[in-house]
Amino acid sequence: MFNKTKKLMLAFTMLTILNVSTAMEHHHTNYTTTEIVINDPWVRLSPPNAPALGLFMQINNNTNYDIKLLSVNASGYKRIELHRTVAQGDMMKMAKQEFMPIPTKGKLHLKPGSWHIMLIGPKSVLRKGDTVMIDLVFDNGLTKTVYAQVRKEKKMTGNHHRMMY
Ligand SMILES: [Cu+2]
Repeated sequence: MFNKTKKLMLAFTMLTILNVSTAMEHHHTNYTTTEIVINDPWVRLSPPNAPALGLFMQINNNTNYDIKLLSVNASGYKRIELHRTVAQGDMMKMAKQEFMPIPTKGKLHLKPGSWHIMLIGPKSVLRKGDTVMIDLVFDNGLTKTVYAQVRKEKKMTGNHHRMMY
């Protein structure tokens, strides 16, 4: 009997925690489904005179269809472009992309040296810990607002994925 009560209380506590995190999610997004989930959005800390800043994140597509990220809106930049770093011979080069594809039930990982969003011509200096508000516009009609924090690029090691998460 006592055990059962304890279990119930635990279940109730977990429900409460779930509700709180759901409420926070709503606060940070402008629509209420989890069809598209953005994880770990961040802006790379750069020198004050940097002409452009890299924005990275993981975009998860939980829908039953492929989607495309079409554009990114944020105030405080001359313009914003979708980029992908690709090898050209033995050189790495950034190439502007028309869209970013996110496969159904899959994800696209925007990271240094790969897909990224380029915030070009920042009108103010971003400092470590600053938060940047960005709207992501997808081809299925959804717009998702994310808050990305400015931070240093984590040093990559052999198994950095496991170390980071
Ligand atoms: Cu770029």
